[in-house]
Amino acid sequence: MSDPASTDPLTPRPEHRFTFGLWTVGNRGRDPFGHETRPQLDPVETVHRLAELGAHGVNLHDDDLVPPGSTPAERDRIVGRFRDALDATGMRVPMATTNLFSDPVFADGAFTANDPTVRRYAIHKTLRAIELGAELGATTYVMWGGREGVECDAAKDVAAALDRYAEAVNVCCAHVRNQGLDLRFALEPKPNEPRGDLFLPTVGHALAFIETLEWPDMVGLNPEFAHETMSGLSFHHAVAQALWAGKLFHIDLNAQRIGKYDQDFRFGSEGQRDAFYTVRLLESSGWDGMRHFDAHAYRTEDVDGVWDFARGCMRSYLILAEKARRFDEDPEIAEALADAGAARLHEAQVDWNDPDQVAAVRAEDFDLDGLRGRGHGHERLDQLVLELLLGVR
Ligand code: DIG
Ligand code: MN
Ligand code: MN
Repeated sequence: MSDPASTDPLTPRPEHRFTFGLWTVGNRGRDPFGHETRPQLDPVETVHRLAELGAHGVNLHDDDLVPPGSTPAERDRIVGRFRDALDATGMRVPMATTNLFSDPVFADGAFTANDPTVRRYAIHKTLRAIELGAELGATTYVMWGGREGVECDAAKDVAAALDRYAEAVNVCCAHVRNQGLDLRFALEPKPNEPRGDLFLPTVGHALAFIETLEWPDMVGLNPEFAHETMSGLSFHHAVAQALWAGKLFHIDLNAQRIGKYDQDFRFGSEGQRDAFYTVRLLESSGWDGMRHFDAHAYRTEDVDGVWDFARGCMRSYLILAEKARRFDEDPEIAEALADAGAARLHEAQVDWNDPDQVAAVRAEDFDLDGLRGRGHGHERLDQLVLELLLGVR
């Protein structure tokens, strides 16, 4: 049991806002080349175990909690039993989402399926799942388009697919507005897998897409560490731009090696530098969103290993948060930052609306040789960061 009264900076507590999806610790170890290695986890047990570990909440796809095909009475019994566990533990459900990727009906997409009937069913299923999420108190609704993509490009007109995608998101926004729900949407980009190529593959694509929507203020991003990293991109930069745009509505933390399939490893187990800069950004920016671990234990693990995995995700985050505090307090790092002129990037330029100041810039005589010859001290600064992460300072 995580001691809620503990002052140990590496002991997870609900105020750290760590969350896990039912599907993460409930992952049964199946992969494209092997059957399940772990038993099904009861969502109620998951709530209690995660609460014991110091988590803040649990997230879910509709199907994670209410098996497809459940009768209304079965649905109400399942939801009632789950709510009892939430009430008993104080755990919350900050985020909900729809499974629009497991059912073979979505083989050619959900919102972007060529078949209009499938597109209608995808919206039907999502509106019902939105109501389940709202009923459980979710205020963020994630949309990961796991099947919104293509293998055979001839079969899918991308512009038409994006029209349909926008149409579906707009319908969901309209439903939330009409129902007066306290909910906003977070699109989750991914470059590929399970489809050959996915639409909205990166944070950049999603940011541009959001601006075309009917109610762009209701729609933000849920960047995932593994998904940007799969494309060889900096996850920290993706999060920073989402934050800069006021669109960081949620985040999926895990770990990933560049250029590999979506590994969804324990947070901190790969990509430690990108993870450090991401944690430092989240903590120093005062972002108050959930620190959600969309990850799962290695297929080799039994159920005990699953809880080792969950503890490891939260502990890694807290260790990196501690390193971020040490970074900001380290006088040698401060000196190296000054040498690199880091603070000067924040200096406002001239008032470009003032013609006299623009004229002065136009007339300025630049010492280009002097500007060219300078050292920026990045080697020393980067080595100091590495030594901080390796625990030698
Ligand atoms: C995969 O990265 C996706 C699904 O697990 C889920 O729909 C979403 C929520 O975090 N992430
Ligand atoms: Mn993933
Ligand atoms: Mn995810």
